Amino acid sequence: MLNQKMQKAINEQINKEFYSEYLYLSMAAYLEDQGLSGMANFMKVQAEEERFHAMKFFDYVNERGGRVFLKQIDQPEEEFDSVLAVFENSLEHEQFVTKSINELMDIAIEINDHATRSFLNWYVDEQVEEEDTFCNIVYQLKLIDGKGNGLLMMDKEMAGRTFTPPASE
Ligand code: OFO
Repeated sequence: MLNQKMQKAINEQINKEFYSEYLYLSMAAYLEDQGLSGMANFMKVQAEEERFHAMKFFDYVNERGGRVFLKQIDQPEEEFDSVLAVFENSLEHEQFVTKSINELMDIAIEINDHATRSFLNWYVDEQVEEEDTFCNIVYQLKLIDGKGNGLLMMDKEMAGRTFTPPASE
């Protein structure tokens, strides 16, 4: 049975993951509007990943005999100053989510919930990847410094991203 404090914190995390899905979809809409459909595709796939993160928590709560409570999802930002700003915001958002996952882990440790600690390890690793992905894109965008050719090359490359749920799921 899932401890009440843990359940409440995971429910809050579920909301953050769905907000992440919404935020990345909003970024995809902005990027489409900028004529960068490859980058928009990248964000749509990112949104699918976030839904996967949310549903993985959702299923875990149920598996542990807990109860999921869905709360209102905040409206995401709609306008961005530039393509670089989109990815800088994404990196910042992922750093916020990492902090939030770490706080969940702190609770699991505090209450000796070994099952949740083990479950959360997946998210700890995932956040390393998430931050690394956005960090690299920010770095590349700074390198090309808003130049059309570079942007188009990155856009083409990002068009190829597809969503592949982890094999074990
Ligand atoms: Fe769910 O990792 Fe991004 O937000």
